[in-house]
Amino acid sequence: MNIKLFALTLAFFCSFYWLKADDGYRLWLRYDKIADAGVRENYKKQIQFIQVIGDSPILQSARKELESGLAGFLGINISENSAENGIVAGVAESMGALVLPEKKSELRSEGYVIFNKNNKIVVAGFDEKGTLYGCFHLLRLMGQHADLSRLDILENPKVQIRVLNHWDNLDRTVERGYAGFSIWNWHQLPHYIDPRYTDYARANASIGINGAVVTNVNANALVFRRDYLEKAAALADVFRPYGIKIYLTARFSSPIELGGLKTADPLDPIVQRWWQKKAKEIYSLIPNFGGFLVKANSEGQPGPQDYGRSHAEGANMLARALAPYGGVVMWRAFVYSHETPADRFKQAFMEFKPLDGQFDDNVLIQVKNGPIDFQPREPVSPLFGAMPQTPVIMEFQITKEYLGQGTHLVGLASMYEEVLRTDTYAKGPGSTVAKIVDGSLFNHKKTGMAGVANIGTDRNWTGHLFGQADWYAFGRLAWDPYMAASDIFKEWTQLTFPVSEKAQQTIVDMLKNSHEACVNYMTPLGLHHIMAADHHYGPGPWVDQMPRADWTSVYYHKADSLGLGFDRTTTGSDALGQYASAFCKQYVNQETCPPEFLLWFHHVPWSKQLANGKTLWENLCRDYYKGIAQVALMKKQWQSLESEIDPERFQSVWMHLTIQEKEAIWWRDACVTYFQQFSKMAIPADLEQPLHDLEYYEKLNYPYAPGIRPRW
Ligand code: BDP
Repeated sequence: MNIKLFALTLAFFCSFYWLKADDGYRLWLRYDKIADAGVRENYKKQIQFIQVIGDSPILQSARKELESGLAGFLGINISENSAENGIVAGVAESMGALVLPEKKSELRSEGYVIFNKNNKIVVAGFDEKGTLYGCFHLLRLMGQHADLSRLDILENPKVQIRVLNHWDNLDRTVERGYAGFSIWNWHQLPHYIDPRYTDYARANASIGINGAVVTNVNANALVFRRDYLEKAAALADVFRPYGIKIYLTARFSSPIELGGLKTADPLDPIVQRWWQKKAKEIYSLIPNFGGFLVKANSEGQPGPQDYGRSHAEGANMLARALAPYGGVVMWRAFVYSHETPADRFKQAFMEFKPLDGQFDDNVLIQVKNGPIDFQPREPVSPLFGAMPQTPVIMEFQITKEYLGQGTHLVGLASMYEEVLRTDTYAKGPGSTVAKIVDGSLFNHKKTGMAGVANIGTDRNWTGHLFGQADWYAFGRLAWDPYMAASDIFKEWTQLTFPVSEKAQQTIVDMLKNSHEACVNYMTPLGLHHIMAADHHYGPGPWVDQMPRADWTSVYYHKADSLGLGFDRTTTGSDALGQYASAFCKQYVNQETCPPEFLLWFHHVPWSKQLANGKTLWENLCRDYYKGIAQVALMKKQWQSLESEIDPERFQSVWMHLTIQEKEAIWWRDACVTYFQQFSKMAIPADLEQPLHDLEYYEKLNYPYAPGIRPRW
């Protein structure tokens, strides 16, 4: 081969290597050869064999993962052999004297211990799933180059059901999805099993996720037809060896649409029988089926109220069909009715609180983190703490419907942390949301956390590479809602970007500041729901014509010549009255309300001086401008990493940051210009003036913005 040809071939293979190695597909499970020879050699001495005791499908997954992880990290193949030093993994009960009774007694369902004993690294699970999670934990430690010689780890999940909610339609569109189409290829299932399903299951198992609702909450009854159930069963078969249960969304009117019945009344015995038969059929195909997620009587979806029945009567009817098989119903509290004129903020509480104590044991009430709808920042929903007799589970949105969608870098762990650490005062000080979610506050055994997935067919799964950090954070917090966002950011960064410590710190800093930046350039000081109509892409504070008043922006910001914000005190809608009084106290007074929630609860005069001595108007302007400066800083920080990060991932994030900066300026200029009509005050002279007039921003339109929900 001549030199030129050789060089060309080399270049081709190198570029192919980059493409393959760094398109982001491998997520945080990269398993690249550890560059630090010291660390690598140490690991090689410590791990010369892998022994997984037992051969069930879940334990086989654990073995495979250890083998491929170690082969990658160390660059050699290790499996069972007679060497002295190595890894022994298995279910604690099957490991004899290797696991002392004291250790065993600390283990709970799906938990594990990892420790050193007789030259071995022992991973012992309470059960098979625990063993698998323990093996992933060990691999994570290796990805972080941790010292493996003094391990003493005990982990039990604090939350029982840790589940992704895919808002995926059977036609493969994804409601509020910004990473391509649905990864579930219903048309080709059950015969074509995309290898991606296995990688999906691996990724979830690696962060402790143990369930997947694969269909949209705006549900299609078709999924209960036999052929679709067979497709779902094929997915369940792929998930099972990774400890993941499949769940489906149940359209309440399925007995009519699919069963040909005249009614779906939950008190009608024929309807009850239809669901019982359906449950039996499902379990005959999917023995470990998890249960149903239900959106009923919300945004046009059918439900028990269509027949004059309550949410409890509807939920219990489904729960009784599933109970013989151990299935659960996750019934969503995201409801607001067409008829009720009350502040939308208050409606879920008004409907659900009176039902506390009426739900069957296998019903969990799934509540969005905030009272309105996944805004960049929301106060916690007053339902947390208000239903002591009912397991209330958390619903977070991982996909960024209202947070810049597919193109903005916003590390959601900070937002999740803020919510979970909020004190509801439901049982006095210290009644944090985390304690409600983990069941400890009201002593519930059934607990759960759901995350609306941000996954699609994009090669890197999440579109924006940093969206992976949100998927990761969700899993980690569902396992342990007390984890600190900063630790999660660090873990994810170490596993995703094996660059210098300094560079990793820069990435962590970007993630840490990104949520506040987004709040600043979109909805500072407690503004909310001012996104453009329907697709929620970009600003739309002027939106005032929609089929429902509470879908408009003017309903929420209430800007007028006097001021800005929604009065939710006793002089207004009194939504604050739904919280415990100690919680209320912090917000009820304009003077002392934390500025980040001010406009959620108060209509504040434009010229009112806030605690920092500046007027509301000036604070508003300065926050919007600060948001831009924060994005500009993120760009600069990312740019400083160019020499350390592979070109493909560097460029992809860089281009998204460029879009984010442009859109942040769009948000700022559109909002400041819009609100200025009411404040009639000048933008502080030291700030650069908006680029265009209001009419320009109002005319922009995006008919093909992705992820839209069809209107019924
Ligand atoms: C809103 C979305 C809508 C969902 C709804 C829900 O805009 O697409 O169907 O929530 O959670 O955030 O049911």
